[in-house]
Amino acid sequence: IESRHRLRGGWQMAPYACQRRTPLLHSNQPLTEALETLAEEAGFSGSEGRSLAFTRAASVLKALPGRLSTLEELGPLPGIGEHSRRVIQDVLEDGVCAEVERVKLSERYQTMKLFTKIFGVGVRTASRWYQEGLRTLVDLQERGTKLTRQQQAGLRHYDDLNTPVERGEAESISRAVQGAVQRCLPGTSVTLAGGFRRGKPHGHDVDLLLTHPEAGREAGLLSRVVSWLDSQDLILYQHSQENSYALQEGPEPPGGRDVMDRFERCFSIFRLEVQGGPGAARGWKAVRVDLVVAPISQFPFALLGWTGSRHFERELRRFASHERKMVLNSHALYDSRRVWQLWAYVGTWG
Ligand code: 8DG
Ligand code: MN
Ligand code: MN
Repeated sequence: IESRHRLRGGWQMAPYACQRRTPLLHSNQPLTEALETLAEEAGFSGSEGRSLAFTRAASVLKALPGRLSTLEELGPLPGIGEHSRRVIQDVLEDGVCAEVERVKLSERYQTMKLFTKIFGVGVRTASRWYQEGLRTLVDLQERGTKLTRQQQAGLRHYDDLNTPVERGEAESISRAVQGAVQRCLPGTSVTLAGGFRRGKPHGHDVDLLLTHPEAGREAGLLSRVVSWLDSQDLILYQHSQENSYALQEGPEPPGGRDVMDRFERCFSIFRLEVQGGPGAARGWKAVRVDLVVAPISQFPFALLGWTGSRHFERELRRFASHERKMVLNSHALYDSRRVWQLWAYVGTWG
């Protein structure tokens, strides 16, 4: 499916990101950085459509086989709109794009970035705080802003949680969890997913997927694992969510919820012993860890869904729905037409 041949008048490229090879390191970093800044800024303003357009354009550039030197080389590539072309042209000609530089210097962008980097703070909360005149982390404390338990933990460990997690640290956490599951339920497997599974050398958190080869044995596992880790002083914060897949009332409409799934999971902050790096003086560092439990029958979909990137997953689901009339999520892949017929039938009989 992959087509990266250079043609006269431009590059040829498959339309969905999931059909393209997107290497970790690519040759158009300044361009993708500019576009991703605008994508982030659009997200901060609640313009999801505009944000997606910039993300798509960046994704196309990441798949180019070489460095782009003129806009003409791009040709009529899919997924790069007017606005993105203008940004690309500016960066190619001047090294920077004035619009992007303006965004990066704007008080709103900088404040939104500062606040959304707090664990537990999304765009809506950050935006509200900005509107209320809050600008710094100190402001949050001094003005007695009401924080959830999660946000309090996020603020307490702000610096650690915004220091990249190294692969070695992710592996060490993975081993600790491995040890815990062996005590609680031998035979359980622990798989490192997320950015590390894509080969990234560092990430913002550690995503671990738990499953057991015998269906049903995984029930109740997470709380025991978390309790044990907690008893070993490995956990600084955690909140768990139950599996809600069984409670689901019907199939999810195609293109519905984006990445959220219904697995039992635990959003946590681990206390990782370290020798070097920022936490060296204390001897430990706070690290964000997502623990997700998937029943073995759904494990392949869970692994695919939790490997990311977010854009890859979005495109994979769009491909399934638009090109195959199927629904893909982190639980299953099925023919949407058949399921809708089935549900219409069930509906008839109340
Ligand atoms: P990073 O941590 O290295 O920065 O990048 P990442 O590993 O790609 O991002 P992530 O935010 O940790 O998310 C990993 C993948 O997990 C991502 O493709 C989306 C997927 N995912 C689900 N369900 C859910 C969910 O409910 N919440 C979140 N945050 N991610 C989910 O499949
Ligand atoms: Mn991750
Ligand atoms: Mn994660």
